[in-house]
Amino acid sequence: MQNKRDFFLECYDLGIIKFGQFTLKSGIQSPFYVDLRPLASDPKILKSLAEHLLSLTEIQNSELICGVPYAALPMATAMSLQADIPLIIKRKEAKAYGTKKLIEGIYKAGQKCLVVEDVITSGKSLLETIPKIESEGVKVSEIVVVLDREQGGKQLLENQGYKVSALFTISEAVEILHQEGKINADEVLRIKDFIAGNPIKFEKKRRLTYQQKLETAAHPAAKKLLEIAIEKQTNLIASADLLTTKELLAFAEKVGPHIAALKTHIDILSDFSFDETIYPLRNLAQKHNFLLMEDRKFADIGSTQEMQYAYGAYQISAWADLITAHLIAGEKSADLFMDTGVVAILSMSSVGALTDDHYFGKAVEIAQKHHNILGGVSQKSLPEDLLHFTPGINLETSGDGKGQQYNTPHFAFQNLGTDFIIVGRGIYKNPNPEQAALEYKIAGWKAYEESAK
Ligand code: BMP
Repeated sequence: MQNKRDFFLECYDLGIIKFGQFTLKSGIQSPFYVDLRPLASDPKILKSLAEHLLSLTEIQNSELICGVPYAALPMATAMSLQADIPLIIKRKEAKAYGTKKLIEGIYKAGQKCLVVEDVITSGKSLLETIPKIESEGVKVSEIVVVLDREQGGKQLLENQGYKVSALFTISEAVEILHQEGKINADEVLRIKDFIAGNPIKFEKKRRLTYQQKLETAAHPAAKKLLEIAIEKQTNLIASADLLTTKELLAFAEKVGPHIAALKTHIDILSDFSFDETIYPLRNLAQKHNFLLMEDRKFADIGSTQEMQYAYGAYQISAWADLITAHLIAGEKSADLFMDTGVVAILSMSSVGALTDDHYFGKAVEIAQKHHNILGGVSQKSLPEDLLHFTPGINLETSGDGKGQQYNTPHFAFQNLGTDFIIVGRGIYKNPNPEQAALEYKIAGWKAYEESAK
């Protein structure tokens, strides 16, 4: 591969950077203008560019390549041919007819995608593109750009947890051109001044701390959960998806010290009884100071839910501090859940979940209004007045082969702004659940602290 400096000079000869006075899209006056489109018109350069860009990536971690339209499309195509990795295309606008798809090509939810961009300035076009790719279930594994104008965009994306590599920075380019006598010292100074004085302003969104959330929390169960989180320094909810009372109680005893709540699917137990299951479980909850969250996912009309909640073998209302409920039956269906804190299912972690943006938006509106609802289960960011619970967390794997999709605690806090992570198999399938719970507790707390900085 040709060295980077010689390669840059060849690219420069195609007229990709112009010096003078230019008005940018934002209205700002800039002493230089970058247009990388000419690179695609020289097959030899385009081929080398693809090689250089690929060398910056950990390409083995990506299963797809996508270029931000339009300038990066030929670059992404050349990289795809060279690395033998399928290309997908993000449309600028969704088609108004036919499939109405935003992403074209062959891909599966859960696949990881390398995103290619020509120039990064504020990061705005990438920030528009990434959610469109991710809303199809495709994960952005990393981002590679040809030229970084050093005006804040790269940092903005990195603050959101993305790995961004740039082949050239504008400072590097200016340095090379100065050494080669292509621009004079005055021009260098003007450009450096511009870079130093005109960064595009951005603010890192800082999350509310648990203490701040506690001060405004209205529901007693939300208050209790936040108090426990602060006291035990944990945002971990262990999902105890176990089939016998013996296993459930042994698990609760082991992980109890490290969790804020224990999530149950009480109807999967083969030997449930109040005496053998619930009383000992409540004692453990008291001993280790955690809440019980029954993941019943109520999804019926209010009157039926009332019976499911208070009657039957499980009498959930008698022992659960928190329950989960869909809001598919509308706002009134949540009226009956007395003092139990309701965690609404707002969007789900599995591939192809039907909780699309419209459903999600309506469900969030209900959740924010309803006094029984203290928060939601979600894979998307939530308003700060709702506690955010995120399942689909695993440090080791990205899926279970049955539709579940996993993220890391870091991703959940950094990118989704979550409050509580829910971990099932990552802990209960581990040969040492106690140790695993401690690891997730530490990872979750570290991720929280980083996102609150
Ligand atoms: P696991 O970490 O083993 O995949 O378990 C996740 C737990 O969270 C399961 O109990 C599942 O029912 C629940 N859950 C989920 O995985 N995704 C959702 O969107 C909502 C859930 O409640």
